[in-house]
Amino acid sequence: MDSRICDLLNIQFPILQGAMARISDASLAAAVSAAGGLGIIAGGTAPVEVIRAEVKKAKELTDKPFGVNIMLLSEHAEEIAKMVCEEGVKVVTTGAGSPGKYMKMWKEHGIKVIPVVPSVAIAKRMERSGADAVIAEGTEAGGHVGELTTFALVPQVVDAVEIPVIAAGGIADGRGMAAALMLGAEGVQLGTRFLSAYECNIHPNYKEKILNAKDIDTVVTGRSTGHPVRILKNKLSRKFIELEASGAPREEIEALGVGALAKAVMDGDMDYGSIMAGQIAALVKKEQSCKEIIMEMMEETELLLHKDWRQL
Ligand code: TUI
Repeated sequence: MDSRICDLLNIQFPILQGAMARISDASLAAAVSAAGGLGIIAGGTAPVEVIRAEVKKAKELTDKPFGVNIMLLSEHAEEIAKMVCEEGVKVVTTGAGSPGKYMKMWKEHGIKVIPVVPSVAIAKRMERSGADAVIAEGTEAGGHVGELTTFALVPQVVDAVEIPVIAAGGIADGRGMAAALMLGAEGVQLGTRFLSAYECNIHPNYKEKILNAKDIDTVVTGRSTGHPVRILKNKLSRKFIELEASGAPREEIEALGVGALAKAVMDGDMDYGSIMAGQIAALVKKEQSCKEIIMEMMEETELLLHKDWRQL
């Protein structure tokens, strides 16, 4: 498949593995990169040395390029921004903010920079500040989300910038990927689909929840506090909604989320853990290797784009 994304990132298939805080470690990222996509280690809110160790591990596991995501709300963002330069990381993606102040340093180190953007205005700003591509992420995605849907956002961003656009949010199979390419995207980023990968080291309860999820099982909490996060419905999400509706102070609502992601990912607490997942979770039905996921995606996409959809 001919794509500016493959040339830019030196990868075989234009499929990125979305950074998932506390989840996307060296094991997942290296498996995706080894399979011809771009694996991405999530910085999340972890300290720099934790992420540096994952970068070193990924280098041991694969010779292929991989990326690091810097979550800009993290207090450790600045140190991780410097660490990727020291470690010779090839690609940086960013989330939950504007990476403008790091752009010059990254470019000087030859790093390809791909910010996640939730709107046309931010996409244009990122292009002006030197981004190599943008990831247009719709509100169907899991975790911290914007307002616009992937279907509305992607073609508008494609029209607004010259750099390549990667679509994210609500994509989990070849139909989604083919549709994204039709909207003008040149690559896709998947998070939720990779949660079911053998190489994804989440608690088995989390994986089971994803495999059993239905279409209406996600909800966005925190819109009222300015930190909207899509998670699977559970006791935690109900508590969030209750508190938000009661007009509780912002600090009280945000306190609910502290440590909740670790509870889900590490302890398997499906009641009070924050089970981040996208709206497409119900489409994820089986455990597979990253290689199987990527090959299946590419086969389906190519059938849809070039051959006969009735063969699917
Ligand atoms: O970043 C994400 N998704 C995430 S990050 C995360 S970890 C987390 N931990 C604690 C609190 C909150 C989150 C879980 N999921 N997606 C990328 C994304 N970026 N979505 C939306 C944005 C975004 C929003 C505003 C990007 C830029 C932006 O710019 C604002 C501005 O004015 O520059």
